[in-house]
Amino acid sequence: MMLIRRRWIKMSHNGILLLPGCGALSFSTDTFLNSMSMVLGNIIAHPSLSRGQASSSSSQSHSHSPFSHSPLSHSPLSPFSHVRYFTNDEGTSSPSGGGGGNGGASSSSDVSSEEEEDSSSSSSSNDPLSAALPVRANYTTQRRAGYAGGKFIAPVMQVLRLTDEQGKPVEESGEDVLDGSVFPDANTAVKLYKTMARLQVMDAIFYEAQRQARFSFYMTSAGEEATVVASAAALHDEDVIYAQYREQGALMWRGYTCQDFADQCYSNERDPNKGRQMPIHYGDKHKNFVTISSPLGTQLPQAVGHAYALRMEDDGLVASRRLDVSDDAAGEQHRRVVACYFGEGAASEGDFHAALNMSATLDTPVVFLCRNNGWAISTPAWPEQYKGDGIAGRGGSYGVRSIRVDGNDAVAVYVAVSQARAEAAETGTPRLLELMTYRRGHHSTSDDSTRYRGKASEIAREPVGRFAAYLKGLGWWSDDEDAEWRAECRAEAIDALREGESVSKPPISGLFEDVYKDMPWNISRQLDETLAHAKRFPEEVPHGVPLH
Ligand SMILES: Cc1ncc(C[n+]2csc(CCOP(=O)(O)OP(=O)(O)O)c2C)c(N)n1
Ligand SMILES: [Mg+2]
Repeated sequence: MMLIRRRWIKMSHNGILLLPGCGALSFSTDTFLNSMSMVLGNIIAHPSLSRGQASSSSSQSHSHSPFSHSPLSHSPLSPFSHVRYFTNDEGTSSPSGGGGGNGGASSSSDVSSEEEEDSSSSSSSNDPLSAALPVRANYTTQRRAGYAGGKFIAPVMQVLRLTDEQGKPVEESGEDVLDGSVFPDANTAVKLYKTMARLQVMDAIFYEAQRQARFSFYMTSAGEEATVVASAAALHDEDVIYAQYREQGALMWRGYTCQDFADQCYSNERDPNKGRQMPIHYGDKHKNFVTISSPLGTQLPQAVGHAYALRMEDDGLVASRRLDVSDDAAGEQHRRVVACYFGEGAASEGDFHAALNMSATLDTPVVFLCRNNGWAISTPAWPEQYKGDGIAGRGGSYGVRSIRVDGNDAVAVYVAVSQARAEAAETGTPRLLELMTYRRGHHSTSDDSTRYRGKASEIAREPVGRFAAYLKGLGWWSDDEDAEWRAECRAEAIDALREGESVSKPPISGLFEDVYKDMPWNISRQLDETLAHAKRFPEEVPHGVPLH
């Protein structure tokens, strides 16, 4: 891996979303326990998950982490039993009255160090009232944030960008926050580009196939190829992925072929989910990719439950290493994390808030990956979905270290997710990344975006060409290779569709299997009734589905 230094760049923050008519899903403890027990079976909490040990593990941090907000720890020495203590970036504990008044942001992040110093100096750490504040704040005579002089002053998190719109590396400028960052080496970068290009080609061809009514539904990742593929490339294959529905690039990175995608879209008998799901609801146990579920936001608390389960398992297997040698590279390899993708629209659901809070308070290794593409179907993210500082701006309030990244910059996404993944594995705590991108296509094949916005193609945010330019600048890729690769991908996608269409469909009776070992009488009766109905009205049955 090549290690180089880069700097933070300011970039204007595009707005973001709201789901009209979508009631927020309330998330109950039962839901969480169900998702956990689904994953865990009968595993009993390992003693290393007790709060004291978990906290000591979570207090370790990278010295140059760009993620804001230190994790919490709880000191048994507090004179106030209800007072929480916080750990600063040096790993020492300080009472809540003396740790800086900005929510614990490191100087490399969203709030200036001047503000940190100023509000610290105005506090009195001997003041019992100050120490008893149940949030990380100081008393101050200054009005540096909040309402002041009729204006509202709030910090805005900057955007990490490492290559510009033309794919040129951004100049270094002296800040060292990315020292030690992992950049993609030549092999990884070329594989990453080839996957992005293959995804782009497959999406275009599958989209057209759906418009020809060859299957019922499709969604493209157009404009979000870097966001999805570069993040997946930075994960480990054993990490579990909970996706929303626009992350086929992550599955492709893990080796899901065009043929696998075509088989799922055609619901043929080779689909691992036996043709029971709508097109694009992919899932593959062997690739640690949990099957897509349409109701927005459900994957978020499920991911937290799964991460909690993984932590229990991994602690049971390597408990002594986990707690004693957490910076040991071999030990880190052993620990898995859960990556959870979601749109900024889904972040308006109650499940997002429940998941963030539980991931922080339970210390779970989840890497939350928000694709902020500016739209939730026809609803613009800003100002209809939120009026605050986007999604990353919410992380700090839950105690989750967060960062905002240029999601169309494959290099920045790879670097930021690599670091988030390593930190989550090492500390067993969550990270939140808001990847700023743009949905260039329609929401899905059921949508016509020209009804509510201008032509997306007029917006110059195209991540695949941008990354190709980066690779060409380094001498790792050429125009000839590009033309050859794209022709190959095109032939592959067309062949996959042709074959997917010709493979038999699973029979109707398959719909009634896999729930009970022995089919109960009432399900058996429903099966008979359904088959009788299908035989009576065969024109109602999708073409090619066997009537047995
Ligand atoms: C609970 C729920 N409410 C509404 C919908 C309908 N719906 C499907 S996708 C979508 C927009 C989601 O936007 P976002 O999370 O930003 O993802 P994007 O489509 O932009 O990738 C909506 C409202 C749904 N599937 N589930
Ligand atoms: Mg969106």
